[in-house]
Amino acid sequence: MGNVVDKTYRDIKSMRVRGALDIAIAASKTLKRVVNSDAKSTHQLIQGMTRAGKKLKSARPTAVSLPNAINYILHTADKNSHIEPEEFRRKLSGEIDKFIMEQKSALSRIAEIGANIIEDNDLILTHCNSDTVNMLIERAWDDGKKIKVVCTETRPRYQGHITAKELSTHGIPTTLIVDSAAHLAMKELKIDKVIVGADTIYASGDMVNKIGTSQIALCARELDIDFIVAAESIKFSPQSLMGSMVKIEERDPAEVIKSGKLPGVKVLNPAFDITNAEHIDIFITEFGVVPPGAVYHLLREKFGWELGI
Ligand code: RUB
Repeated sequence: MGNVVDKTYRDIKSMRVRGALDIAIAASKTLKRVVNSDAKSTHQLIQGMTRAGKKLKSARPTAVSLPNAINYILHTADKNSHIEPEEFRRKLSGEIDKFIMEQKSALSRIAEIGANIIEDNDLILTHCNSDTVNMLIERAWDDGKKIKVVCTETRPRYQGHITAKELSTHGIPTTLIVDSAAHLAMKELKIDKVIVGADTIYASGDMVNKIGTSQIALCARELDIDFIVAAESIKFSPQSLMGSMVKIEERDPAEVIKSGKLPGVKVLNPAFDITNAEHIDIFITEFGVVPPGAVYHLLREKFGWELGI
């Protein structure tokens, strides 16, 4: 079973599986494999799940969807610790399947709500690669809205290329820009809306997403362009209610520049940044459209299991 867990750990760490929702789903599927291992007692099964969960959580530190998914599944395991192993396997497998289905239906609900917000002829700018944002944009297009999209390339890993490819393959007119052209593009091309995904959303309404997001939000504020975040509630951080913040992942400098090319120069490669709640107009969640000020209430309502409230 260690092999399965190690493989998912490596896939997430190396970003073969990436994006906040996808890593949460990959970890959940792996915990289902662990539940179905041949341990003799329910206690041993839970121990195995706990070990696997700890390892998987450490694969990437910034997207709270990963620990949220794992904590939820471990919490469900604990609640069922009194039942026999066979029944436990059946029950937990069903609960994990249900959890994954809920995440997928949250995604499609957000697409449906988000598509209503997009207007005919909108020019939308997005950053990085978010399945949630892409699905929403594709839904608006399928609804007959004649939209166009501008994608940033998203240095250093170029996730913007994935976005551009997906959207243009869907038939949507798509333009790729370098990250540093964001302000110019927003101003000169007259972007109507910026829509991005999220890795973590704090109770304060501040939001963590791919490095560069906060600069784009500042530009949007200056130019009076709507800045919209599309994210499932799995990306809300219950720990932030207790003052705990996620660690911003610092990745290998070799992603930025070939090692040894600039001897003596230090390279920083933070993968995410924090966008101030004041620069966010709305969050689109599966529960509807939420202003940053309402995140606190939604968190308390939906994550009571985590906090014992
Ligand atoms: C991906 C990223 C995405 C969010 C949301 O970063 O910042 O905007 O994860 O994605 P990375 P989704 O490429 O480093 O994982 O909506 O697909 O969950």
